Amino acid sequence: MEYIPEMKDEVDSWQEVQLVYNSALKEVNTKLEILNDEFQHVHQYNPIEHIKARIKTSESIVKKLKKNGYETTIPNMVKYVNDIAGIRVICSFTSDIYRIAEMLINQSDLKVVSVKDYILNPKDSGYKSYHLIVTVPVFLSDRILDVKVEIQIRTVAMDFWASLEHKIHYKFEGNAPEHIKKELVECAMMVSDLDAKMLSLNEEIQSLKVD
Ligand code: 0O2
Repeated sequence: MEYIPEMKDEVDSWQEVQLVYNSALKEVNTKLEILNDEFQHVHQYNPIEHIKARIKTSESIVKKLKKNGYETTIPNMVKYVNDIAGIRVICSFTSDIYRIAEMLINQSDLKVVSVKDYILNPKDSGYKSYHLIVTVPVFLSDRILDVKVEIQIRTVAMDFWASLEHKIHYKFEGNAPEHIKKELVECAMMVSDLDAKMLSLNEEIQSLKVD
C-alpha cells in the first residue's frame, strides 16, 4: 500500500511521517548490515566501510517543495520528496558499490523506483555517487506501507569530495567562484584516478597467494 498520510493536525501528521520514515530507514539499515555480515562470512572481507542514515529536516523538505513549485503540505512532502529517508553507504572500492546495489535490487520485498548512476555519468560539478530510490514495506499494527528511501552508495574518496563540495555549495549559496569550481572538478578527477588505482592494487593483492 502506497504511503499517503491521513489528514490530521499538522504536528500529529509530521510525527507520523517521521515514525514511518524512521522505520523504513531501520529496515534498509538492517538489510545492509546483514549483507555486510554475510560477505564477511563468505569472502572474509567487508564491502561496507560505514553507513549514515538521516531523516531530512522539515526545513529542507519545505525548501525542496518550494524550489519545485509545490504547495508545502504533508501529502506533497510524501508524494514529491523522494529523500525524506536517506541512507548513505560508504564502500572501499567502486566494485563494492555495484555489488551492494545489485544485492539490494535483487531483494524481492524492495521495489526500485529509480536508479541514477553518477559514477558512469558524473554531474558537471564532478559529483560521483550511485543513487537508488526504493520502496520498502513497513509493517504497522493495521497496515503495510511502501515507504520510499533514497540510498546513496559511494567510495570513501567520493564521499570526501562530496562533503567538501556540499560545504562550499552552501557557503556560497550555489555561486562559488569559478576557480573554486574548476579546482573541485580537478579534485573529482583525482578522486577517480585514486579509486581506480586502489581497486587495481587491491585486485593484485587478492590475486597473490601468501604462504
Ligand atoms: P541534501 O542537502 O544533501 O539533502 P530528487 O532528490 O531525486 O528529487 P535530484 O536533485 O534530481 O532530486 O536528485 P539527485 O540528483 O539524485 O540528488 C539527490 C542528492 O544527491 C542531493 O540531495 C545531494 O545529497 C546529492 N547530490 C546531488 N548532486 C550533488 C552535487 O553536485 N554535489 C554534492 N555534494 N551532492 C550532490 P539534496 O536534497 O539536493 O541535498
